[in-house]
Amino acid sequence: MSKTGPNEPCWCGSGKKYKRCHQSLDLLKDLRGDAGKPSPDGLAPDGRPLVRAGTVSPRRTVPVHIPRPDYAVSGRPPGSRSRQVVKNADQIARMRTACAAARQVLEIAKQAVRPGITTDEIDAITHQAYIDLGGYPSTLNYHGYPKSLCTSVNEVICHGIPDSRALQDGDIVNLDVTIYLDGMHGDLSETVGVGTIDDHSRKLIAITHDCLMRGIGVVKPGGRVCDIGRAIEDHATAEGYGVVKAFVGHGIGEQFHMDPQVPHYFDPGQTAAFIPGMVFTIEPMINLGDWRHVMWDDRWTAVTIDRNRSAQFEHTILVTEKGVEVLTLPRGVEQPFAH
Ligand code: EYL
Ligand code: CO
Ligand code: CO
Repeated sequence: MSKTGPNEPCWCGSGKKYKRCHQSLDLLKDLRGDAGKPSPDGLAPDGRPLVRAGTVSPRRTVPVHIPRPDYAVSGRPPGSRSRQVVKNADQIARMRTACAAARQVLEIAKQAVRPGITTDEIDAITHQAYIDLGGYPSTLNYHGYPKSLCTSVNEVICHGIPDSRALQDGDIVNLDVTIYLDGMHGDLSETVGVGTIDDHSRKLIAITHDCLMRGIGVVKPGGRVCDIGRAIEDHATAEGYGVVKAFVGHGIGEQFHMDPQVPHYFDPGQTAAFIPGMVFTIEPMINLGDWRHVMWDDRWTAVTIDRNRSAQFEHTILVTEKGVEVLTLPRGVEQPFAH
């Protein structure tokens, strides 16, 4: 196999020149005798084609009667994150409303998943669902993000942009929904299979969901934020999976992203204590292989460095006196950690 020249497109498919992408990393790996690259033939390690970016449709509009978050026009949220992490009863009631609505949008998105549908068509369906519920799709223009939903397929870790790519039988896709309703953001995601998926993908999805639920299970007054990452990392690494470090769970409320930050790996620096009234997300991204990511040159889409598949699940949760309340459960499903 010939070496990639510095000005040739990088082997990783990012579209960047090799010298601006993986060249320095490869030199380090060569020194360690570990080239570890995905094949340069456009195939993932499982032999299926890599995900390629499609065409992104024009920006969808939101009717003027829908209340918008502050960044909806400029794309820039206010600079300072709120340090006020404990919510009052009124704020909690509005979080329940927003999170229940986010769940409804996700269920509509999941029902649309089938081989042949494009991720842009799913975006269109959910965009209308947010509006029908009286909410604003929180991702739309958040830091300039162009769509109402994130659709992350196969080796895409997160923030995949809905586009003209049709879902294929055997794909896995994470659907990440966030709604702004009643002055609050509610955020959740799930990874689902398209048609028939292989056993490796099925197990990755199951373990990733277990990781989320184990993370939620340690949340109770007396514990600390770092307990979440420990629980998740222990479970994922026992299966030989990689835990993504670059993207973390987050406080949520009047702002999409607030304190605290919630790493999904063990970070002993995360000593913040759980206090009743705190609301945050847990959203582990678990990779079939290496935990590291690289960014596509769209500067939104994060993919696994080795192009193995990645799965993610996310809930928004409330710390209670007794433990935890999951705000983004489907209606009628009982609280998993009720005491
Ligand atoms: C938009 C902004 C860079 C999301 C989440 C969509 C993507 C890349 C800048 C976090 C950060 C969702 O909490 C999130 N998902 O659960 N940015 C997000 N974007 C975006
Ligand atoms: Co989300
Ligand atoms: Co989130």
